[in-house]
Amino acid sequence: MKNILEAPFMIDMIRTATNMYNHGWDERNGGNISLMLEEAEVAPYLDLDSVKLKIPTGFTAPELDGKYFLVTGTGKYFKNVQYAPETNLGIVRITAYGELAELIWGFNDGGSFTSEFPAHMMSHAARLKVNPENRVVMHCHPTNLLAMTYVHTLDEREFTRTLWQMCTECIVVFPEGVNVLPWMLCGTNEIGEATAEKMQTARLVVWAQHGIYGAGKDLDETFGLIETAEKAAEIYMKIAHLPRLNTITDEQMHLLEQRFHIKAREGYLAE
Ligand code: 2HA
Ligand code: ZN
Repeated sequence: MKNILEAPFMIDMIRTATNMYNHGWDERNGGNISLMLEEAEVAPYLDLDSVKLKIPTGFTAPELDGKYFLVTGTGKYFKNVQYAPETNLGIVRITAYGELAELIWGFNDGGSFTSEFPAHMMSHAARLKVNPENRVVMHCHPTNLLAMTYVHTLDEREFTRTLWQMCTECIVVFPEGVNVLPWMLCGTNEIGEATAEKMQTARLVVWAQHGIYGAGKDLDETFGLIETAEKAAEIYMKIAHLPRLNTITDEQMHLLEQRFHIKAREGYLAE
């Protein structure tokens, strides 16, 4: 059996959690990540017949039956992941049409997966329908995006347009824009269902006065999406109270569409 702490997906996960903490996006136990793994990826490292614990999920997600997830633990600190991955992370297999999560590895202190497991699993199911290559769902509390939800309208088109206007590359990185949920109680199936619904049309979903969800094909891509949106929000928070003399115009954004072969969300730019 190979050492799971040397698995590429484990190294990638530890580096990403550490990097997110270092960006100030995951104070205390803030944030959570789930990375979908194929059985063939996990098999060289673990005895897949040895189930440590069976945990009811409290929801149904038949699309995820038999899938494996490397996921951060509830109450665990991103800051500590690199020092004790086997306590702060776990690998679960989803069975019984999504109703059961079988713990195969990790959460060594008797812990469990993130309180946001419903939002993660429902978002995976939603994104897989749009893009079968989706593997990652990531949640965190980036300072400027959060700040922006206090002072900017939560209208999705307006919120997206503001972010696009803040750096030239934004529209290229997330041409579908960002979707926005109003404040809702976190950790519930309701916010999970609402997030998954928003994930059908965008890989970024802002939770007003809380944080953001990102989805992507790997940890780097997902991190980069959030990083780009957060950079734009930072610029917005620096300039929002100042007279704006210049901006990126819709005409210029159409040039970016042509140059980078992307298409902005329908109806978000003037013709
Ligand atoms: O688990 O970020 O939304 C910490 C959170 C919950
Ligand atoms: Zn949160």
